[in-house]
Order: sequence, then structure tokens, then C-alpha cells
Amino acid sequence: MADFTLFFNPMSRALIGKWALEEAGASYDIFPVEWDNKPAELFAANPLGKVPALLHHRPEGDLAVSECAAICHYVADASAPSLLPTDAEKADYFRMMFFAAGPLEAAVSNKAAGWVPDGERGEMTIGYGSFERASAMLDGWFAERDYVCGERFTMADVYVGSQVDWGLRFGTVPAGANLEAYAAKLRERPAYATSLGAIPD
Ligand SMILES: N[C@@H](CCC(=O)N[C@@H](CS)C(=O)NCC(=O)O)C(=O)O
Repeated sequence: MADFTLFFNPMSRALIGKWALEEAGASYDIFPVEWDNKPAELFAANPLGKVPALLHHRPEGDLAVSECAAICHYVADASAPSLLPTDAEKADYFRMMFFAAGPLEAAVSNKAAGWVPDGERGEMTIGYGSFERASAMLDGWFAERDYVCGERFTMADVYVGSQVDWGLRFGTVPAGANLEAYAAKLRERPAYATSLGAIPD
């Protein structure tokens, strides 16, 4: 049996979980999920009924992880310590993982849904301020760095990079030289290509 099972639909954020597993060189099985016929096993792993959800098969029993950012970090911790941050990289790594999973994701989703914070007070209280402030932070980060933690690829790049890659593809983050250069580096990675390809045997 593989070490992990990934609940997966190819037209979804589950691709992020697959990319994380590929980068880690982890052994995993795919549990296909159809939107109109979700399996009970998915709800047992993630009561939200969303993908990705991951099972880690351990001798003591299975552990379930959901949320893309958590899955990315968990997989690196369990299977690929070289993709974890060094002590000197931890500030950048965690800051950008949480920024991307919280403020950035909310800013992009709210904008896509046509909702904007209401006026100056709205901006002060909503966690990302405004879409413009959140996207300027993202762009500025990669003006000064090749990867989230500087010169070296870490698991944070799978998650933050997916937000950038998808954002550029779907036009939900502003295109610009910094983000384009970052996404181009990520798209060259073999594990990125594999994650978009066939489901493993
Ligand atoms: N916050 C979650 C979002 C997961 C999510 O929204 N997944 C979507 C596909 S991209 C899904 O499973 N949708 C099916 C549904 O909600 O019924 C994460 O980051 O993992």
C-alpha cells in the first residue's frame, strides 16, 4: 500500500496536493472524486467534502489532512525534509504560506465574486485590506526573490506558486514581470509537469 491516498479531481485545487506529493517523491494512490457523487470516504477525511484531502496511512491508523497549504507542509514534513525551511527561512516560509492561504485567497475569491471591502473602514477591518494591497504585496515579494524563501525552492513554492500560476492563467492576479518570471521557473519543474499529467499506477 502507498503511504498516502489523495482525494482528487483533475479540475480542482487537488492538483496542488498532487504537485506536493510529486515534489516530495512520496508514494500515493489517487481516490477519484466526482462532484455529483462524492464518496463517504471523502466526508470522513474532510467534513467540508472538498478536495484535496489526504490520508496518511500509518501503522497506528490513518491520519487525515485537508486544506492545500496544510497538505503541502504536512507532506514535506513527513516525506521530504529538504523541502522544509531552514531556521533562517522559516519567517519567509510561514509568512507567505499563511498570507497566500488567508488574505490572498480571500482577496482573489472576493474580487471574483464581485465583492469589495466597503470604503476606508472596510479596508481597515478586512484582513487583506484591498485586492490592490494584497496583489502588490505578492508582486513585491517576487521583485526581490527567486522563490518564497529567496534563492531556494521549498514546499511553500508549491502552495504560493500555485496561487500565482493559477492566478496568471485565469487572470485573477495582475500579470507582471515579477510574477511571470516566478511562474515560469515553477512550470519548468518536472514534478509540476507530472502533477498535471496522468494519474500514477
Ligand atoms: N480551502 C480549501 C479549498 C478547497 C476547495 O474549494 N476545493 C474545491 C475544488 S477547487 C472543491 O472541492 N469543490 C467541491 C465542493 O465544494 O463541492 C483548500 O485550500 O484546500
